[in-house]
Amino acid sequence: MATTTFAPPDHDGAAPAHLTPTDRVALLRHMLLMRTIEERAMTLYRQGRVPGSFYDGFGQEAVSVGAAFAMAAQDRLCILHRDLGAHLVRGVQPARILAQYMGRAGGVTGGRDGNVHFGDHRLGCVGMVSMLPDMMLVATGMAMAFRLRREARCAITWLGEGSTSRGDFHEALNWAGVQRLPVIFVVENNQYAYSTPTAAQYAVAPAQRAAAYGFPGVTVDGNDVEAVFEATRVARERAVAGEGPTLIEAMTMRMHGHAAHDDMSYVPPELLEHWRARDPIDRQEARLRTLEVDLDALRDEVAATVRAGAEEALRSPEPDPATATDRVFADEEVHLGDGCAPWSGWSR
Ligand SMILES: Cc1ncc(C[n+]2csc(CCOP(=O)(O)OP(=O)(O)O)c2C)c(N)n1
Ligand SMILES: [Mg+2]
Repeated sequence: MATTTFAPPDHDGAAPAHLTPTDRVALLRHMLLMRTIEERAMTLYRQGRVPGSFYDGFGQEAVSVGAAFAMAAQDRLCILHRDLGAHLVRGVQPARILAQYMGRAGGVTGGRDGNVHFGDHRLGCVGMVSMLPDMMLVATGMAMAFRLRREARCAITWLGEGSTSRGDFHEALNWAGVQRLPVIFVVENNQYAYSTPTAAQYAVAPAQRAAAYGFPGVTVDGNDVEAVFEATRVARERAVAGEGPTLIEAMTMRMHGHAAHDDMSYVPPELLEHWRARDPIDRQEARLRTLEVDLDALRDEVAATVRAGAEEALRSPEPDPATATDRVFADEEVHLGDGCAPWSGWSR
């Protein structure tokens, strides 16, 4: 099966047929929100208010936002450490995110973890397992459950290109391919796995490997949020029609260090320059100028939302130690949709 490169939907200036002007603004707003929250979180980290380390997705916003936006309310998302945008698309509020990062009671896990391992399953978000890329196996298992229950649902997981060197990557692709499962694998190819560049990581590009397991691998411009959306929308349609998985390789760049402690001195400055000129937020803003969107008002609204969210998060108390063993076992049957915040993704 040939590997295809997914054509950017706007190569002739047109948006994907499925995106309304409102959707296109929502994509920009989610990316702006992600960046603004992460900038605020970095300040809080430097102030010593974020325990542990801090991982961000600066410059990669289009990958999590674009892909999550294409998923339906009943789908499940296995979200990784640079994919804050996916939580935001599902409706997790900025105050809960920032409280999560600070280990406060108002965070998604109620203070049990920080910046990486969390997910509100009522919103279809599955908290990350640290061993990479084991979320591929979780997503594949969920897709198997959807198949056995004959549910028209799809699982999606993100993974870094560094994860593609692990055995679990191949096991997940193999089982998903054999069973033709409704699962989407989004490889976030940000050029580095910690300090290892892609040239030292693989001899065969991740998208090309899907062919070995009998399903399509597509390459997409990961800094084009509408292209990522469209590739994922097509993959989801294929998945719920029973046609099996898709691997999407989204080409992007990790613009910051591996985590806050890393000065990424090993990254050539000209590589960063190349990608800085392709910033996903700048690109979506440039597109929306034709829609007469008030971008200043949008930026102000996002800044105010994050400011208010940070104040609320800072007021959130430390967790009560007496609750430490709560939530270890499921004590209630939780149905997707119970207690959900309004979900803002594309669902037609
Ligand atoms: C099995 C395993 N080995 C090592 C690590 C430590 N680790 C966390 S992130 C990371 C780099 C991953 O690179 P990549 O998959 O490209 O994702 P990126 O961080 O670039 O998004 C490493 C080595 C881990 N979490 N799991
Ligand atoms: Mg990487």
